[in-house]
Amino acid sequence: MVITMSYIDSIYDKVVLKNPGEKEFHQAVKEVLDSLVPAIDKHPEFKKFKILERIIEPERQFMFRVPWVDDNGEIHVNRGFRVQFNNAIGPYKGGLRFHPSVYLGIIKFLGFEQVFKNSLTGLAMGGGKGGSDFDPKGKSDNEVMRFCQSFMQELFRHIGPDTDVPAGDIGVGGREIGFLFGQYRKIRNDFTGVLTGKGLDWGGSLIRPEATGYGCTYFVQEMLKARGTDFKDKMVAVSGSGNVAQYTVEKINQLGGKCVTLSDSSGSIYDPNGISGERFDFFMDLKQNRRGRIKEYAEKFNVDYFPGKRPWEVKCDIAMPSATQNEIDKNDAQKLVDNGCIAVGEGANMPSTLEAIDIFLEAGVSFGPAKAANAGGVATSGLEMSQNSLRLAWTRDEVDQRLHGIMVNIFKASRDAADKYGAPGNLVVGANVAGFLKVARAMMAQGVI
Ligand code: NDP
Ligand code: 2IT
Repeated sequence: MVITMSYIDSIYDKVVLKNPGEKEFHQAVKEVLDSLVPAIDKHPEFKKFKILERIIEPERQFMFRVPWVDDNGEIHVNRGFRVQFNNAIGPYKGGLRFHPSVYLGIIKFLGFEQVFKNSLTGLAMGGGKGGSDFDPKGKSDNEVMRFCQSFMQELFRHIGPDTDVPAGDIGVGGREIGFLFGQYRKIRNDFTGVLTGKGLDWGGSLIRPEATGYGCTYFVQEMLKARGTDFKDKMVAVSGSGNVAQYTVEKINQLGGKCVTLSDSSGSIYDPNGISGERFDFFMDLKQNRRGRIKEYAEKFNVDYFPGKRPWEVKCDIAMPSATQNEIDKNDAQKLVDNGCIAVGEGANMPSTLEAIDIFLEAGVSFGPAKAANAGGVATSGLEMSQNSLRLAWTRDEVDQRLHGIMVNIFKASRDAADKYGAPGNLVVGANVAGFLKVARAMMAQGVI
């Protein structure tokens, strides 16, 4: 164990040295490596074959210029990225993020996480991620379209239905996927399932829009079941108000829970009445159709709005962070624990800092780490790929049942791996080990490449 730890520490040190300034990537690697100590102890062959040294290095990464013209005729230049991290178990798969904070370190952290997440789904998908520092906020539909077309003008040469299949993430939803798909189809003269999250009339899957939020809620339901309880009458703090948050709230309502918070990058709202019924409908219309700010919800229903604040100070039984990375720091985690929070399901990618995770685990909070809890989105993307290959569309119920089954399996696989590798109840260790083992074995079987 001691030898393995110093070996793992030396790999981490090299990652920091070789990827300077990419702090989110360092953090994601650290979480995984620390979890893998017992697995490397048990499987010395992984060390011999330098699986860790290989798995932390992306197989390929692209950075490209994305020039576009705004509605006033002015030219802008953004930077585009696609990192193809690992395709040992299937084509590269992972979303595209359009947000001004995007740089290589963000895309690499997300791509690295995706490798293990996709493995956990049980489907044949490798890991990749991409995006741009383009900010879709405040842009017209035509500006977004011209940006997407320019982005795809370069990306098209690196992707394909058996090579690399992008999807949505922050700032990339149905509208953007439509523009990207249209441009790909035109350039290639191919109608294939090269992107997921497509519209229902042109190859999309039912339940894909709902999948990440529904899946995360199903995962938390399993964690609650293991504690002998359920969502009924539980108060839930949700952050974010985008795709993941929206369908998290919808599913919690269906399961009898009560969501009391939402947020966006400007602030958060607290509605002790619960965001359901007419209030939920207003929220969905505000965010999906009007692209407005969450402050308008507080104004409409006369509830508290906290400018610039995250929603972790309120009393809640369950927290489901669904906005962005590092949105729960150690102080937030301590507040949640002090307020009686018993479960955390990470809808966002890496929303909790490493210190926050330690606080949750030490306090006995049921903690569902992102790569397990939010895997329902990419899992349903995998189901969209299957339907595209079959040239068939499954019903809503069929996709939802498969999604539910996948989330239950991910919970069980993570719980069992945690037990087996000496960390019972620690789903961070469990998810990392279970996701890693499948990819590591595939890499071993396929030789040194
Ligand atoms: P959306 O763009 O639909 O929504 C993002 C939400 O988070 C918005 O409310 C946004 O507020 C808020 N947000 C984004 N960045 C920040 C920030 N830096 N600080 C505060 N708030 C912020 O994205 P998604 O809902 O799709 O993604 C949310 C999270 O879930 C991300 O971490 C993503 O990686 C993860 N995820 C998404 C999946 C998917 O299928 N879409 C699958 C798995 C994980 P504002 O509008 O003000 O920017
Ligand atoms: O982080 C993620 O898993 C996603 N943004 C979804 C990726 C996908 O390919 O559906």
